[in-house]
Amino acid sequence: MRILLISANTEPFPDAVFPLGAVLVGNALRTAGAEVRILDMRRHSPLSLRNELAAFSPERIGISLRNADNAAYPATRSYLSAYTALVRSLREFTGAPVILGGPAFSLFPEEMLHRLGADSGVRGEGECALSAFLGPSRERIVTGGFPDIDDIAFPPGIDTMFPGFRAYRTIGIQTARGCPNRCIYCTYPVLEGRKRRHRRPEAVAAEIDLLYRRFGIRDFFIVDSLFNADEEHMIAVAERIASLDIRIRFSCYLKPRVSDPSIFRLLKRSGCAAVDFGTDSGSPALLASLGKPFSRDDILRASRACTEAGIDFCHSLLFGGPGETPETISETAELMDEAGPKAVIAMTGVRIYPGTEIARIAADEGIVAEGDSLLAPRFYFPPMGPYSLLRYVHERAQGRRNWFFPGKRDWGSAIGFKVLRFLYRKGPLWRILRR
Ligand code: B12
Repeated sequence: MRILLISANTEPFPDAVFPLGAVLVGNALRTAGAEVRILDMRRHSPLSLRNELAAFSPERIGISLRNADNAAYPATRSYLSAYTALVRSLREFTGAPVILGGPAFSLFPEEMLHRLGADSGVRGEGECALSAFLGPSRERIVTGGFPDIDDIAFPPGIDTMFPGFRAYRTIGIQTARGCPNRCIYCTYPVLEGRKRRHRRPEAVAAEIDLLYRRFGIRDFFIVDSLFNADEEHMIAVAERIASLDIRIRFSCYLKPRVSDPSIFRLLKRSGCAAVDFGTDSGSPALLASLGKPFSRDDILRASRACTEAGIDFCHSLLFGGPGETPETISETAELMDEAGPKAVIAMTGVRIYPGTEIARIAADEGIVAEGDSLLAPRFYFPPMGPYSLLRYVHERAQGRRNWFFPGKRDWGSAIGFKVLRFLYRKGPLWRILRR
């Protein structure tokens, strides 16, 4: 069977993201015997899409929907109209069934299916719902589940499946799925389950080795929601990568809590060049209210260890959780001064997703009503409201030149941003900004 997988994501900010989800699903389908092509909407217009469809004549089409929106306030962007237009074009050019998947679909399955007018969709992990493509499944929404992930793999023949893959200088690598934490706003347990599932460290290292030797790829992003959710696993992976006879660089998300600061030296040795800490706040009250599993001391200790190991790091902050006040904002700003990150990435307002604790709190507080759609982005703000929150946060950021606000404007269309990305295509944007 010929299957075309389309990566619908065209967002350039903070970086064009390698469509790893589509690639892993593509590999599972290929292993099951299908002929698979991946098409990237960053490189296609409706006309070239039509030509591709005519040349490949797929029997099934899967669309990978990564982002529903940019989750940023006030410069919020939704991608739904572009996705709807894509499905409409497909309907014009082919009769092949259209199957949706990806995190944006999994968070809003019924609404997405209805809005986009597709035939069916997979909620969750695509590798374990191949019947949606290959089988007789008549279900409109197939649920992927959270299986063991020993079998998931990057396709060794990525160049034949996805000829445009070299356009991405940073390739995503996944070492584990599942997040046991209970941060009140977070979708990761909804998307990946709470149980941590690991790939074998040798398999991860072999994948990196292969990408380096066969295709010359040197830059990677470990896409695990938290690479150190299970420290032992992270250490095993880092040791394996360090033992390879190659020089690569990677970035990753970490929680700012380590049992032993020397872990950062190992990370550095294995090629870790940049760490994004999912810190959210520096106020003990807010850390508790957001459900974060670490303290101010942990944040400082992890920052210090990172500095000593010579790894660039940023702290990602989330202002506006339950209980945020001008005082807690100041506490966070002061802690950031002490921690000394290369950059602070600050979001204001908490995006409310279905199935999260913040959705329940927002309903209790009358911020959203029962049955309200959350697909068009909705945000939680504390009683001070969005305008005061933005004012206080921006006031605190004044003079702190390493602070950056993704929600402040539409960065993706800003000329300065495009020039910067043209000049420095590799690595996280915040690292480039600090050059
Ligand atoms: C790593 C990551 C990043 C990194 C990516 C680095 C890199 N080079 O890859 C960075 C920091 C750059 C980033 C940025 C952003 N991110 Co981000 N990111 C993630 C994260 C943690 C993992 C994504 C990933 O690669 N997963 C691994 C792959 C294998 O999984 P997957 O894509 O889900 O694919 C599986 C299934 O979905 C399914 N599937 C996928 N496609 C298809 C297709 C079909 C047909 C089928 C059947 C199944 C299927 O099967 C796959 C394999 O099991 C997710 C959260 C999460 N845990 O999913 C957020 C997430 C995707 N990001 C999100 C957002 C909002 C953003 C930003 C917009 C934030 C911002 N304002 O800057 C930007 C957008 C960047 C861009 N250009 O698109 C949101 C999207 C939700 C939403 N609101 O729409 C998520 C879900 C987090 C959240 N808030 O809930 N992100």
